[in-house]
Amino acid sequence: MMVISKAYGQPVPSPDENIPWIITFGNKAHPSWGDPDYSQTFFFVVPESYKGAVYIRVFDPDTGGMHDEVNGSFDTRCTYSVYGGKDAYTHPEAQKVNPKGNLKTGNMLATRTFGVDPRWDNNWYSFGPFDPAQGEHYPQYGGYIFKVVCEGIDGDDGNAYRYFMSTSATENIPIEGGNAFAFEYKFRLHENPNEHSHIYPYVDIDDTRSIRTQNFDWDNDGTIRVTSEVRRELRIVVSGDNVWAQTDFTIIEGEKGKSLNFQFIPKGVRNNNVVISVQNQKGENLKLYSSPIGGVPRYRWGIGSQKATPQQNNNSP
Ligand SMILES: [Ca+2]
Ligand SMILES: [Ca+2]
Ligand SMILES: [Ca+2]
Ligand SMILES: [Ca+2]
Repeated sequence: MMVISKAYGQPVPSPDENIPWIITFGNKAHPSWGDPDYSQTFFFVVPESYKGAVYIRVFDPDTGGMHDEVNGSFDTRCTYSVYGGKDAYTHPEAQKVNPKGNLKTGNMLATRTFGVDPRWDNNWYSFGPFDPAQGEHYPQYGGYIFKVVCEGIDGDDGNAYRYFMSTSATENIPIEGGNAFAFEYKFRLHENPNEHSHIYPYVDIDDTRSIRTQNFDWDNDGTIRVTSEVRRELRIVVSGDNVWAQTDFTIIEGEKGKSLNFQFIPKGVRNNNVVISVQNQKGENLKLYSSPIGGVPRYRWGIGSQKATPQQNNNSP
């Protein structure tokens, strides 16, 4: 059984990620705003030991008022849907990053659409309560998995929001041993160059020999570097406006069964929305855990350390 971190992974983004907002645009926005497919999926893991109520809370679920990114006037609607049961996670289509496939596997447990809505502006909305057993039982992760999809179904504005998996409908109370992950992350970078954001792809022990990572619409904003306990620094190709960039690199001894640390160091572009995903050599998407498996990887100078360089860099459509 995989060891789930003891840290609390239920705030999404987490403090370890230091990502200010998840971003989903309405489906009439031009991709150059930073969202090519108007959809974001997260999976929440509830440990087997927890038997109480589960709430999936959304901060600022509306698109309007505070926090959100207006394009002309606010006319965007986003639908949040919570899925559980068989196939919510394990269906192969649910583990892809292209929403043209069927992301909506499993049983829909709740759904709600928000447009401009002062009641939920700068406020928390709670989905639930759910019984943990309504999630998909997945013993390998020691528990039950819920999937939450946010889709921009109308309009052209940017919806900024955050999640929290809670034991309470009215407060953020974490479930000990819980976690969350995504296969692709669409988010806003900080504007302050001193605020670095992170993702932590988990390197599977058996399956991962090399990595391909792709990012979109980075607007050449600063640098992306990969570190681990045994990797001092590897620079990733940073994409420009409305294009993808791709970098391949080899996993080195000491990185398997642990998390990589992708660090995003901005140079100060305002409202820079970006997309990133990480695949293994078989094209399977690595899980980007909010609470990194094995803890935040910190480079340890010494035995086994090396500085690797990208094998191949190119831009792809
Ligand atoms: Ca708002
Ligand atoms: Ca608009
Ligand atoms: Ca919002
Ligand atoms: Ca951008």
